[in-house]
Amino acid sequence: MTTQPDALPESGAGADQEIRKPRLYRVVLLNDDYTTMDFVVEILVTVFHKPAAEAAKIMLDVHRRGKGTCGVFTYDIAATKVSLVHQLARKREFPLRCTLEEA
Ligand code: TYC
Repeated sequence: MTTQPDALPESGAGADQEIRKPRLYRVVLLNDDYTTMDFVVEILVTVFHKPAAEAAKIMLDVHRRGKGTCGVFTYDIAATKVSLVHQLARKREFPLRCTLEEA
């Protein structure tokens, strides 16, 4: 296995330049009584690029527990995915909701 070079040089050129890790956000899918299971799986496959079997597991987990994580992203990507889910759900007249949580 290869090792990554250190992101922060301790001395020499660039030693005074700080590289900060971006904050990460969970996209959390919420259960409801009306959205079909098939549509939720479709969302997990198309928007979150989950393989079908994993998508079905996440959907059932959300169905049973009330909420569940679809993925962890930087803010812009997470926010874009949340609005895409709401857009697709609205188009199909489902009340499906998802939210962001700082990871
Ligand atoms: N509870 C829904 C049903 O029984 C399925 C569902 C799963 C809906 C997950 C939303 O995020 C959700 N049809």
